[in-house]
Amino acid sequence: MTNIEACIFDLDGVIVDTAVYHFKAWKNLADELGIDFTEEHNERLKGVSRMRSLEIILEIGSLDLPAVEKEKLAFRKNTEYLELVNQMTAAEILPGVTTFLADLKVRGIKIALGSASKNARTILEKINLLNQFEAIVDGTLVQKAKPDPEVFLLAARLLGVAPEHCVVFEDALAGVAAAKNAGMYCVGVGKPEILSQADQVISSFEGFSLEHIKTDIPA
Ligand code: B16
Ligand code: MG
Repeated sequence: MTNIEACIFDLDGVIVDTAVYHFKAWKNLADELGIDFTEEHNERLKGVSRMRSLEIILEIGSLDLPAVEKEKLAFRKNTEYLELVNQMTAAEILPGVTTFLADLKVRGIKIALGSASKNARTILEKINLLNQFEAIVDGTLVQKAKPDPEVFLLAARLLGVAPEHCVVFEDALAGVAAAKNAGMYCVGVGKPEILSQADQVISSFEGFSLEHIKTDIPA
């Protein structure tokens, strides 16, 4: 493997599994609204913004609410979600991630975060990884949500690396599409049947190193 200059990581589903906390908080809200929101429905919220997540839940319940009401509900969900996030520790970093990040550092590969979450910095702080990233692009910095490439293109720009020398690690369909739209090589983290648009798919970072990346990115 040659000419990889930067690795850009999604957060939820790649570095940590905050999806379980998102689900808990959304589920409580859905229950209050009388909407039957299941774990299967929750898959549709991965990689999607907070407001869009709420809209998907309201669509499931065939409920239409005014914008102010939606803002209040999204705020309530986030307050409950943050209570769960505040209990997080480094023990929740997914297997193999810490070793892989350390190996990238040794090799001089730049590291960035590209997440839809507006809580990304808080989460990285809780799990003690905030200082590992040279650039952090989160939901507070981008206008257009994944599958738009903005989040990854901005991360590459902040690192000073051309998109074709970046590898993105993503667990969500919309995120894989965003990486491909950015002209980057994409490693899907999860199930190949779901992440078929990715250039390659791994089940986790355990035992994974740069040598396992299948392409030669051209000079
Ligand atoms: P927040 P990622 C995404 O994180 C989650 O996958 C998605 O489920 C969530 O709705 C989104 O962040 C927004 O999160 O409410 O914290 O701003 O996968 O892009 O790291
Ligand atoms: Mg994700």
